[in-house]
Amino acid sequence: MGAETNGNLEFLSKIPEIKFTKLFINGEFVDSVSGKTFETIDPRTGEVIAGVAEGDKEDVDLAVKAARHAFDHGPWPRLPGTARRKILLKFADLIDEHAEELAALESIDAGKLFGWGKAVEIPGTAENVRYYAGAADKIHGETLKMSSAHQGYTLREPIGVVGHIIPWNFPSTMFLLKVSPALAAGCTMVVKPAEQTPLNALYFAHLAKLAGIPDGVLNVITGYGTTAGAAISSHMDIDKISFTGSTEVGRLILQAAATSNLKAVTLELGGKSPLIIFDDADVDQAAELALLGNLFNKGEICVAASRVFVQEGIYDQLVKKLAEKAKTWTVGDPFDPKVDKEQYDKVLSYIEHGKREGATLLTGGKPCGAKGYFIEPTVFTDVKDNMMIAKDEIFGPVMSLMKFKTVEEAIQRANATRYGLAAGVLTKDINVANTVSRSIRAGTIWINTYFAFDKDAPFGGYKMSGFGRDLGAQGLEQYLQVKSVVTPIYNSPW
Ligand code: TXE
Repeated sequence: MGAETNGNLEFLSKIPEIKFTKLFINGEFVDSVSGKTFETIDPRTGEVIAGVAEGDKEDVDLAVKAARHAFDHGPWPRLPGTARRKILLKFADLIDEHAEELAALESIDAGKLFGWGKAVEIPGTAENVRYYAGAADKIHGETLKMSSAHQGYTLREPIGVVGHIIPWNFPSTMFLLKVSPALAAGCTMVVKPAEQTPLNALYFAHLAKLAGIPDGVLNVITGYGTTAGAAISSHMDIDKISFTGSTEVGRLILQAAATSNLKAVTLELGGKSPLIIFDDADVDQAAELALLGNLFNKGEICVAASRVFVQEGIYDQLVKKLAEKAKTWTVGDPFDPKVDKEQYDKVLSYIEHGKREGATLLTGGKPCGAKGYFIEPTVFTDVKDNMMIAKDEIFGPVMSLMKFKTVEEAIQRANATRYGLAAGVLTKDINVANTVSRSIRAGTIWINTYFAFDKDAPFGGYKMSGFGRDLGAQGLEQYLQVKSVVTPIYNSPW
């Protein structure tokens, strides 16, 4: 496959062989009905990697037809959970076996570090499949005693044909985060990866077939959001959409669901997550976590800690520490600041707004590197709550520091956002940690840590960050529905 690393940078120096570029429908790789293709680009260089089939409404129709048939008549939803578990475990093993190729594709398609993909992200996706494989034979209902002369029980059944629409920031993780529980539940599905990062989804489809997932159960349509994505969200034969992406598109998907067949919807949208650092926090750890929270994946992560609230007693020390530590970041470390062209322009324009609105630029603030779209890790101090950089999701390596005095003030200001995805609190005082955790309206709270994701911890938003949960037991629930079965019971003494 020829994956080569470029010294410590661990970028691929050579484009690996691209095996799969067509739509995956009913177990086969096929051209789009229109015959059209679109180019997928290496964001590090701006060079074209491959032409990929451009799916549109007609292709979505074909994929949904296959998924509907597989759900209504095929074996997958009817298999005992143990059989689905076995196939999913095989799928997970195949992902591990092909980790190098998958990491190589992710590296060129999404600009990820090859070493990180191979050692961390791809094995993590395989573990996710195993987690839900283990749930496939443990889907139980309840028995109901009932107050009338009846008895009953509930069945938890797969919700049906699912449409998954996923973003570009973590293409492999997102794909399996959504596909694994849906498969374990017995659903069939059509997945649309982001147009910027279509390659790994097709590779996973190939591995799913090798693992023995029946034709029609997992279909992948590569293409654009306004065409293929919109066709999925308004389709009359899709029972559920699970979406991760922007708040704007989440709203469109909800509207399309409402005006088509009222399909169920789960939305995981943007965020503007607060990290609240109290006076008693360890300054070193606080600086590390604030940097990690803003620079991991170049800041292109929905839970970026982009509003850092710092209590006044530790503020000056932390600013000093951040300025020191910021100098140690270099292009090519896991906090690589490379972004794609559209994001690049968006991030630079936010940096300009920050300067114009009177925030102090502590470090960064400029493009860097001769090739590709690189931005220096950027830290603003003296940020006010009403500045654009403190309100909007930037999705780039830009941190805003804000000073506060009391616990109550921190809670009130941290909550003063339309988003509610995550929050962090750094303190040695358990009472403060508990008070803040319960008072912040967000789906995840990290205490004395950040980005502590786990397969077991349900993940999703409050407020305009969306609804429904991925991961954990809740991640499976979104692909199940409950049926009550009731029967009369005669001569019961009870
Ligand atoms: O997201 P989009 P984009 C945020 C982040 C980023 C911004 C824009 O702030 O800067 O969104 O990113 C598909 N009907 N997040 O433009 O457009 C699209 O093809 C149906 C946060 O990439 O929401 C892709 O597959 N589908 C986020 C997916 O939606 C449509 C992760 C996401 O694209 C569609 C990514 C339509 N009309 C971006 N239009 C997070 N929550 O982690 C687009 N799509």
